[in-house]
Amino acid sequence: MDWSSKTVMVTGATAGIGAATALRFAEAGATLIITGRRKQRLETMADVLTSAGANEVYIHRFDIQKKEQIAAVVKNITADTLSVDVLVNNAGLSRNFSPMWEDNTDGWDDMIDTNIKGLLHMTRALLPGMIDKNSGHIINIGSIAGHEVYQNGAVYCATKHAVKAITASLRLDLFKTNIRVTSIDPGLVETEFSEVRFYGDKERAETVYKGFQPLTAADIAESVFWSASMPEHVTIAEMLVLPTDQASATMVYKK
Ligand code: NDP
Ligand code: 8X3
Repeated sequence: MDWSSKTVMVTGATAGIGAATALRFAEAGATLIITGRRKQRLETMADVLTSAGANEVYIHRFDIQKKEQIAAVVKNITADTLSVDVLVNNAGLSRNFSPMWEDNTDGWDDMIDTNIKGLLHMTRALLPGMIDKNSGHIINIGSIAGHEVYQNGAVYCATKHAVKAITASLRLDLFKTNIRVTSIDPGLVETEFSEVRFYGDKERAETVYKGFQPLTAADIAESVFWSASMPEHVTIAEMLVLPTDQASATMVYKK
């Protein structure tokens, strides 16, 4: 695939999987639209992506929980005469790891409004452009938590089960079009994810990845890039990617 004529939008590209994914597409020469709430990180990423070989880089700072902001950004993108070929719905988080009766319920809103509603509104805003040209690719970052549930993870697992349902259902809606829908579903990836889940407790976050080799953000970026690089008649519907030391959501071989 000739990426130099393609535009890839990655939500949540200020850290982790999103940053690595944007970098992978930049190395292939694509035009990147990157988003997140942290302005300084977006600016730094823009420099990194340009140096890595991106054709052009556009940054949009907004909170994906705010649907009015999504609409404004998509209007701007159109005004820049950009047409998004690949949307990577990556922005997401967990805000709890406790039994439901102890959960901080603001965390529930954060997860539902980001992981489900943010992904939905982003997709809804960009799909008409893809329908018009009968071409495009929506790549959702799901999780093993969309395939299984685990203790202390009710709401996060529910959001990732929702991503799985939305991915499969959207593929039905897009039947008879050339628009592809993919879900990349990682197991444990060492990023800022656990630090966010534990409200900034770095020490606790580090213990999650101790004693085994977790995935890196670059491993998932490669899976996203590979799926997007398949010829247009090939849809990678779903890909579960695990560290070799992980056999299920809760079975991790820690030495
Ligand atoms: P990180 O915390 O490293 O990155 C999360 C990204 O999402 C950041 O760029 C952050 O940007 C963005 N984001 C979060 N909330 C918002 C918001 N309200 N508005 C805009 N952007 C937002 O985590 P990961 O890279 O690990 O997570 C990326 C995706 O991968 C998530 O969907 C996560 O659920 C999924 N995942 C992660 C796994 C893991 O083990 N790490 C495993 C399976 C799936 P900013 O803070 O600048 O707004
Ligand atoms: C993030 C990985 O194991 O915390 O989706 O659910 S896990």
